[in-house]
Amino acid sequence: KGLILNPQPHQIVTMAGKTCNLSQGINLKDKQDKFAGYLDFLSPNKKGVKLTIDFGQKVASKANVKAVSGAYALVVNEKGITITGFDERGAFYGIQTLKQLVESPVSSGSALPFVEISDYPDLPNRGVVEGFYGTPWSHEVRLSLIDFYGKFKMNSYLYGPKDDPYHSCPNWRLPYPEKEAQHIKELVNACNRNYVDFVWAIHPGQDIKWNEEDYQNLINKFNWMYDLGVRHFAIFFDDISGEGTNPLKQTELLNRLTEEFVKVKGDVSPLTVCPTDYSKLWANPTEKGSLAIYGKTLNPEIKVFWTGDVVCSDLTPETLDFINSRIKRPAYYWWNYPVTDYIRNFLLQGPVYGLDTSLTANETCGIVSNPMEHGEASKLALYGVADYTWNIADYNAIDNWERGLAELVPEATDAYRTFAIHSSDTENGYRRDESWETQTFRLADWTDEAANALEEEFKKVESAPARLESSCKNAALINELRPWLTEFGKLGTRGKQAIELARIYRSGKDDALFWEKYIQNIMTPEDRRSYEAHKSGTLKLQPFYENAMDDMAHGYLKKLSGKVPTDYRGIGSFSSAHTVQTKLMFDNDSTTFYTSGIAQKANDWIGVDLRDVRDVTEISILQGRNSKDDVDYFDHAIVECSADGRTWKALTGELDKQYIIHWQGAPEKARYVRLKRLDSKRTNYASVRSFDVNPL
Ligand code: LOG
Repeated sequence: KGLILNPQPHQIVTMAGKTCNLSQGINLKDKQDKFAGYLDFLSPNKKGVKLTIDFGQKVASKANVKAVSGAYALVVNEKGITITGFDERGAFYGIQTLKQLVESPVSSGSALPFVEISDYPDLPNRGVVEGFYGTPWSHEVRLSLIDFYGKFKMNSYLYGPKDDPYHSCPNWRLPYPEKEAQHIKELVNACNRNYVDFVWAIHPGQDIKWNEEDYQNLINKFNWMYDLGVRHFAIFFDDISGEGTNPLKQTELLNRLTEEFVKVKGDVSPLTVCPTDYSKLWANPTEKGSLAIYGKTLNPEIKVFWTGDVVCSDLTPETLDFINSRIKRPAYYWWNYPVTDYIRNFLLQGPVYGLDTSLTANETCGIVSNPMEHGEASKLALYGVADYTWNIADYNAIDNWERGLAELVPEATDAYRTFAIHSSDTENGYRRDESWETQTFRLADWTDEAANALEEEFKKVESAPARLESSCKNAALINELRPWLTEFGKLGTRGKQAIELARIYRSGKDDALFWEKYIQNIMTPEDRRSYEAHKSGTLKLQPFYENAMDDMAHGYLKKLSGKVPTDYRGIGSFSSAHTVQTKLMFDNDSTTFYTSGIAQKANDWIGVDLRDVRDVTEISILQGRNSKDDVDYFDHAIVECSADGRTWKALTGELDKQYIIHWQGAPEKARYVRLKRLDSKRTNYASVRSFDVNPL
């Protein structure tokens, strides 16, 4: 309908055909004299349309505005425009919605449709935690993001970049130097302007002493921050070891700060804490565990973070059940998406999904996203988080993503979309769908139709960087994307050329030309290094290229030599077993490894396609990532082989907790060899450092 609003309002009724003409400007009745500075998208005129803005419980209840902070009503009719907020923040949100309406295509400049909007946030806390490792955001990026939060009705910005030395060890005890202090003041002001709570977090756990001196150090630091304007505070005890992890000491500290700092100041809001056990992965679930201790001892007003079943995980009712029943309050969800500090060579541009759409504020008091160190490129994901946290039941990840792309790069949405759709997955972290509109294939399954369609897509990939560079007006975004765009364009070219090459190969007519072009399309070690540093297309595009090139080389060599070359290929039940990662099992380098990137389950397997039925006499497998003590391996497994890939024969008995597997025996006729998981409680990733069959 051309009516684009984000987050989507809870209730919106439009009156077809009727519009309010804004071309003469607006006559502002700002009842509490707060918002004149927020209306630069309209022109003031005493004779224009009347715009009334007011807020407060009394007017709100008359206008049927829900009694929660941020709720508002916006009415456009023959009498003009009326915005009624439950509170000041609500009125501000009403203005944001009005602005989006005015800028929406449906208003075509000045003809605002008659509308009645009744709206409120589902969750009281919505926003961002700058909580990643790596280069903290620049001041400019932070300011730009704070405006973005306000625009899309997010109300919380937790400041906690791991690599800010004054947030963490060693300098948490010291005041910020003058320049940094000035920046904090400016961030607080920008947040106030956008009705965002600036929550300053401290990360003292690695070297805190549970004594009076360090308590005073903390109070001093909080007081300095208070003097810079900070009114919301958090303490993070994540990723620490030693004395600081003691949950009783942690809750004791928070309770004491609540009494002696928060309550004494009077204008400071309740504290937020990230416990050391912030994920189910290592939290002790029992009555004696730290979470139960939090539940029993921590002041009930204090909000407690939780990242879910693992560090980066989906938000589900089950994980909230687990945490809430222990901490005795609705958890504050710290969503480790789109953070890339554990995979810095990726940029996550996919849809925001994995957040259950049946949840309410009874189960979670809010959600903050932990983004990438690339702040501008994180906006696409934050556009989704803003929508979800405001209106959970109506959230649709793909719709939101399409709107987000258009909002962020209106000048070259299509090119941005092409980059984004192929730049979504993590390869071996928090797995995300990618390239879902693209069908790739192995050369054996070639059809002209499939090849032509894929070729078209590779051409779009190839041209996306130039289209974005020439049209996108957000220079800061382009600067962040550029290293990835460069590699993305090259990926487009080599994918396109692989298809052109396959046509020559398939015709079988001109071997000399085929080989000449083949050589030109091989990635040099230098190409591989730069692709590795800024990856995209890892789920489908690059694997297509790799497989096509390997298959052609294999076929060509077979044609020349008359026998099947011994190039082994990885196979298996994990989606990552179809990617180029499996090559790391055959590269004679036991420090590199294939990893499933997702939890293992019953009947999972990893194996090798020998490309032909051969006499298998010896098999050596090194499991785990780096050492024999890694947890990601099949602790109960069996080695099997097969000639046809359907019927399998066991070569070993059950292998109990064996990282290193070796089998030797009388020749077995087999094309496929695999390591299969048997019954186990394990839900770790599965990783293999090397998988040798008939080693030399
Ligand atoms: C850190 C966080 C980091 C994230 C992703 C929390 C609570 N803490 O495993 O700073 O950005 O993982 O790597 C974390 O998530 N720990």
